[in-house]
Amino acid sequence: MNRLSRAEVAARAAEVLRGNDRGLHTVAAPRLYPHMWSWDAAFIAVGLARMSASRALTELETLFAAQWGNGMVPHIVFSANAPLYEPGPDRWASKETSPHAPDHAATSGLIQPPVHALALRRILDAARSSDAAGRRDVIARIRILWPKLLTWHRYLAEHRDADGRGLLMIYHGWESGMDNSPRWDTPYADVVPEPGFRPFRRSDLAALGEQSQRPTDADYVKYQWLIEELRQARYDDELARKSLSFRVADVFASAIFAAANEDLARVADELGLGATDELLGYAERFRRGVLGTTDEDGFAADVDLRTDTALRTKTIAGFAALLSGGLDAERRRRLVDLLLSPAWCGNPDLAYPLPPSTSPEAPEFDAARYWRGPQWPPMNLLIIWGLERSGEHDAAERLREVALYQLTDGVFAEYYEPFTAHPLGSRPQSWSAAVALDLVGG
Ligand code: 2M8
Repeated sequence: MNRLSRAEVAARAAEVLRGNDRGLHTVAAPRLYPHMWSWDAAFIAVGLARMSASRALTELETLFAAQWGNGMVPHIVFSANAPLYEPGPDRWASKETSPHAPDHAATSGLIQPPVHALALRRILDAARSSDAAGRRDVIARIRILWPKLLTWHRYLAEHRDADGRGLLMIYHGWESGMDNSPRWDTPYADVVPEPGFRPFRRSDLAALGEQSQRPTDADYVKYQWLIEELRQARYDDELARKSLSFRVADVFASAIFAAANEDLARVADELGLGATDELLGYAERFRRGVLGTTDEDGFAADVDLRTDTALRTKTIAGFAALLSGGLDAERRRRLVDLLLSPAWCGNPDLAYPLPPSTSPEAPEFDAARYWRGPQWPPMNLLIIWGLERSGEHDAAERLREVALYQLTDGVFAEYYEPFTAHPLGSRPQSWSAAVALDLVGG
């Protein structure tokens, strides 16, 4: 296979992002995901920040323009005249169903992990190397956007962690971003659609033309049914947290949230925007929440809130504590050793020593199927950031090199088969290109 140089990979990645740019937003992928996704937008902004801090900020501004009245940031913002994607705006019926949904934008009614503040901090850092006028413009716009991120964080702290345990509650596997991960197999076993429920047509299979890399039909019926349940609960958190048949504490999103609160506080501090104590308080609360689920190796667990039981699956989410921070030095060492061990990046059969989404030693591991085994570029980036935040710079640097090398195939696939390095899923996927830009740096 021909490999691109660092400069070539950056140029190709920039070209991909330009090709997927629709003016004020970037589609997650042109055919499979022809709209804006919340955490994709954050990763895309991180990549764009390497090209233009101003354009990167536009990405977040567009996403937050669709924020709901209660502070929720929807996981999809639909574009007009895009190729078919199901569930589309009619299925969600958010405007007709919730008083909080905005009038001016068609959106879904779920959330995704709150990576946005990590992106905002990187945009502010990037703005420092802009010329004076560019820097002033970006900083003025960050001042306008920042309160919206604060409202988003307040929504998550108040409505998705109502009892203050420091873990975010999700109502759907899609809210984790890791849709069909084995993390959710146990809770999904209790999701049973009503007899007579008619699922919609799957657009993903037609767009991809490959069933073995996507969730199964049985999974999809449940995904659709949960949307129906959420709609019946009128997207009301009070009702949803009592009635939904999927209610789980997502430890990985909680760790991201801990880090995001620190970054939002840092932006606030640098620009004199206030609320830093509140944000650092959330960071501490969620750090404790994550740590409370860890085992003797520092490996974290989700919690099934319907039964209050820990879900101890061997997925990448177990490394949450790298992002949240707070492990003592000995357990942090053990967690990094585990990450580099044959159960994970050190598996001798891997094409590249990068973390697979599920451990190859787990019984649920499936090398080609979506979140059940493949390696995902944005996950590599999160683990790298986690290692950096934890002061594990050598391990971070090694992973950074390999993660970039994987992307020098120039395909920017959505995910990669871990043993063959075969590009899988949609391509070119915007977040993979964005991750490449960030890894190249500069
Ligand atoms: C995937 O999720 C969407 C539903 O939200 C789908 O399968 O249609 C996930 O990989 C998710 O993490 C990602 O944000 C989204 C767009 O890339 O695709």
